[in-house]
Amino acid sequence: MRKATITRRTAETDITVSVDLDGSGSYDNQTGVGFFDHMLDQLARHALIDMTVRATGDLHIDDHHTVEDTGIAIGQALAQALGDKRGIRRYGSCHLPMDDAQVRAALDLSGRPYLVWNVDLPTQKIGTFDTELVREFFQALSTHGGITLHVDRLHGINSHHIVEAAFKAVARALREAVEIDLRKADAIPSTKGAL
Ligand SMILES: [Mn+2]
Repeated sequence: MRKATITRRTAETDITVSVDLDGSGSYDNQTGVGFFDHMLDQLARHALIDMTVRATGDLHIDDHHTVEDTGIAIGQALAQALGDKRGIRRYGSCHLPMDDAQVRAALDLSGRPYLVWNVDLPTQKIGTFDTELVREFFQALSTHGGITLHVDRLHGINSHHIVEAAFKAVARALREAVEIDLRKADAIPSTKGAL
């Protein structure tokens, strides 16, 4: 069963994340940050990962801790659900267009966290949401999920479109990488024999 539930409590946030890698992309994400919920919904839907997120954070300060810590918890949940990674495709990539925006994501479920983030956003805010938190989220996801993650903005004018394209691109890449490769379903996809 490639499922996991992670609960993570600090003085700043209280977060529970559940994922099912073999789901259908159903979601129920509630963090108190509207735009971020919208992005998490995209992540679940386009990765075909069932995802439930409940986050209560110190939003009276700003959204930073809630967004970052949710990234940590989702990363931990993905890593736990993947287990020894037997049978997975491991790699995934996607060029995702959304109107004016095109974002490329390429990832390796390597166990080696590394984020390359070339996504300039033309505005500091999307509604009340600080756009710099998008990088914080993916940094946390990469670090705690053990994911080598490259995200590049190839085109884009509108910040909402660029960020949404980034989440969808990562989601599609993740869908591919976590899938069981039926040609090699019993093996860990590394010549080292471990990931
Ligand atoms: Mn949207």
